[in-house]
Amino acid sequence: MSATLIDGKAVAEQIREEIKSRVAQLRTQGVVPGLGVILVGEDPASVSYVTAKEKACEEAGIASFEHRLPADISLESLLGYVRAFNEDPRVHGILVQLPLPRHIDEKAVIAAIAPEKDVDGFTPVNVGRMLLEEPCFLPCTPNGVLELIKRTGVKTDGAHVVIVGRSNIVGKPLANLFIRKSINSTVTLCHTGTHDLASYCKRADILVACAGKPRLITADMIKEGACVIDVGVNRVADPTAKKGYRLVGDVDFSGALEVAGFLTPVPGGVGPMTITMLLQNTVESASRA
Ligand code: L34
Repeated sequence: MSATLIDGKAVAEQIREEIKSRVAQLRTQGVVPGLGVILVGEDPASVSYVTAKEKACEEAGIASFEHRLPADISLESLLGYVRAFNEDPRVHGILVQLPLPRHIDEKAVIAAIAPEKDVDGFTPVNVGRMLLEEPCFLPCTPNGVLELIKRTGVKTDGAHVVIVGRSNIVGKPLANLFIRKSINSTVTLCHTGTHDLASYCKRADILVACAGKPRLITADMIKEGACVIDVGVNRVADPTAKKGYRLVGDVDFSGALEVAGFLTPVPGGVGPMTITMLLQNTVESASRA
């Protein structure tokens, strides 16, 4: 058996077309959706994600305003840039790309983002609203995972979902979204403290790998026919590759292909969906304003 690949790039493209026409509509009403972008330092992965986000904005007709700031910036001055975006009426959404340099208090920076512009869904106010199912911005990667599953037609009602990874960005919010009545899955949340990870994974109808560990999930850990969503984007050294590295997920792709029913590739799976959900939230914010 060979799994059906879930083409995240194609699904993302399709949604971006929908977003593009919403933006065109807003523009006729004199509203130009705008995203304020803050990138601190020059981490190559962050630079590439932020560049991809800005390019996607441009293609959709969303304006972007960016600050690329030095890695040794002080917390106070970084907060100044966030506050300026909070007050700028052209900016409907604010993205502070993570991770921030170690000397910066990440929590303080996130908390400074105005909740009504928090299109990443990271502020305490947004996370609380999400938990209580009040109107809010859903975090981009978890929302992208759900949208991908929905558009693929995989049944979530009554499904046993096993999530491997407990980050604030992915694992924690995703577990929470899957248990909503409208999705109705049963969730097991595994992490680095889980004993016998394989025995949990093996029982998953939907398995989401978001631990950031290359090839953590091997074929023997996957139930025959399961839907496997690989959120990991890991750069591993590869001297034969042009860039000196290649991207791998948290799932052993070729092994999983033999057992899973559905599988997302890396690249071209969840990554493009994350970017698309950011555009969606920004347009949503603009249409509220
Ligand atoms: N504030 N920080 C904030 N918001 C986010 O939503 C993120 N995240 C994560 C890291 N920090 C963040 C992202 O944007 C991860 N992430 C992200 C976004 C896009 C892609 C991967 C991670 C992506 O497009 N990946 C491509 C491959 C890109 C490449 O070639 O390097 C893919 O096809 O998977």
